Amino acid sequence: MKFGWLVGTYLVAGVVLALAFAGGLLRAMPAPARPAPTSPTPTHYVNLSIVMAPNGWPQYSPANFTVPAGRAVITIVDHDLPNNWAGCSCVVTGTVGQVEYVNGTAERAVSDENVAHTFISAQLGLSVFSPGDSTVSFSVNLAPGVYAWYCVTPCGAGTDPSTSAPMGLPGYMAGHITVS
Ligand SMILES: [Cu+2]
Repeated sequence: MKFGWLVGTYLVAGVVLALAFAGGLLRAMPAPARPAPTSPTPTHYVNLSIVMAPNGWPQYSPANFTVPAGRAVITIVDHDLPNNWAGCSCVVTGTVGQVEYVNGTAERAVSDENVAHTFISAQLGLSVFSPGDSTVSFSVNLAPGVYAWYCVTPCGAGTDPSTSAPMGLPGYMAGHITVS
């Protein structure tokens, strides 16, 4: 009788130990993999160029374009001649990192010795400067909407280049960005 009680005690102790061991094993097992974090905002690419129209006026091409919401990398290939715009502070604003890349070099402000055109949007707080005969690129985060842009460098063809066409002319030195 005493022997049976002893065996029972050992059995209970064995089961308790086995359960504790199994619990430890479960805790040691790696946690199930968590779902991957949501993918980063996709980047969209917009390629613009500044060409000389048949009438001799410089022209953004395209002047109006659509881009999905999110981050856009906009590249401007400026085929116009270099242009001195003395006195321009030409500080880049509204872009990711407050920089633009001129022929691959990050610039916070662009030398006034060569600013052929600008890409400005008051609505976006965006100021980008395009030296002639160069390639500029910049990143900007865009929410859905329609945003006007325009050039403010005196690039007109008349006697007063700050007011004469194509300055302010939609399709040449002004247009809209549609962010869908
Ligand atoms: Cu211009």
